[in-house]
Amino acid sequence: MSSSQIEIPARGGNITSVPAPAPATEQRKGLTKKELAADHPTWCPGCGDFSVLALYFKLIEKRRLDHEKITTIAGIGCSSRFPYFLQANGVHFIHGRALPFASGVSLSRPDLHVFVFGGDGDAFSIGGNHFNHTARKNVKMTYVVMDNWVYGLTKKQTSPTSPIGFKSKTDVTGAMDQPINPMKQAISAGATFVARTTHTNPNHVLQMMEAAMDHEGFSFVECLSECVEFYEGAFDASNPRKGGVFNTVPDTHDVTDEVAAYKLAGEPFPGYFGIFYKATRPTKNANEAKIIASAREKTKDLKDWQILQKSFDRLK
Ligand SMILES: Cc1ncc(C[n+]2csc(CCOP(=O)(O)OP(=O)(O)O)c2C)c(N)n1
Ligand code: SF4
Ligand SMILES: [Mg+2]
Repeated sequence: MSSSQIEIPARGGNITSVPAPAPATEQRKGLTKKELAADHPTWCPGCGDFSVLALYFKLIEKRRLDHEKITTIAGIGCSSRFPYFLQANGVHFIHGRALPFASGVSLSRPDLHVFVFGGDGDAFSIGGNHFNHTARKNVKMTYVVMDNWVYGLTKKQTSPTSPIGFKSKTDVTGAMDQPINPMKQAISAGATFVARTTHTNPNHVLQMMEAAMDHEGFSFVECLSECVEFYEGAFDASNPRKGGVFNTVPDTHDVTDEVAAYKLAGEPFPGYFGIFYKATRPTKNANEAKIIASAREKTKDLKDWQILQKSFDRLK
């Protein structure tokens, strides 16, 4: 194999080689926002999701990611329309099932960093179990949940993060169930990187997305993203331009201290913004790569079809 090729474990653990793309910094010009932007976003004017998309463009530009290195996956919801608005590889998948799809991409393509975007309903209602299991398995990817405390796409139902008292089409007299705290949920599920940001602070969103991308494991970012149509003003208390306060995680906070992170997550709204928790634990990607390497070692003299034949023979 030449140095311009990379090895990619294909399905079933076989190794295939594909031409390695030239490093962007040496031979290729970085992408611009104009080249990255696809369809005109169909979000309502003023929706917080616009700024998250703009910052993702910025991240791609800043990190000089080439088209074939961009992988954006989402479920269903206003926020989950995200991949449509990007001129790059992406998937708008089944409601709540973005994480299993993203896990498959992440495990089979170690040369990519997978980004998943979605809403609070997608993440914590229908996709709740996938969230927990992807976190505990520590699959390498970044999951940005654009939390607007409501189901936007389906026009104002109570979401798992809607606060008690929120009036919606499913709770006409006000929500009465204890809402999920995304940060607590992520920490207790086993996510190894847990951060919080808000669409009204663009520099901070970019900073959190970059830190998440650099993390070796499952990185989770809760990004408050206002639904101006169905929950206007939800996050005013966290926005200094609306008389609120934006408090960053105190310098004294130890990000490796799980209990301290959990406590920080329990602070009443608007709470804190920044990295709450960061731990080092083997990723599923690394664990699986080891198994594949050891299996390949044992079968190195065999062709792929011979390995397959052996499996069929064992079934007889
Ligand atoms: C299996 C399934 N159940 C329900 C729906 C209807 N549905 C589409 S999006 C959505 C909730 C979206 O809320 P959220 O994830 O918070 O995204 P937002 O629109 O607020 O960004 C629901 C219930 C669906 N598309 N598929
Ligand atoms: S309904 Fe809400 S979440 Fe959906 S695009 Fe409009 S403002 Fe954004
Ligand atoms: Mg929502």
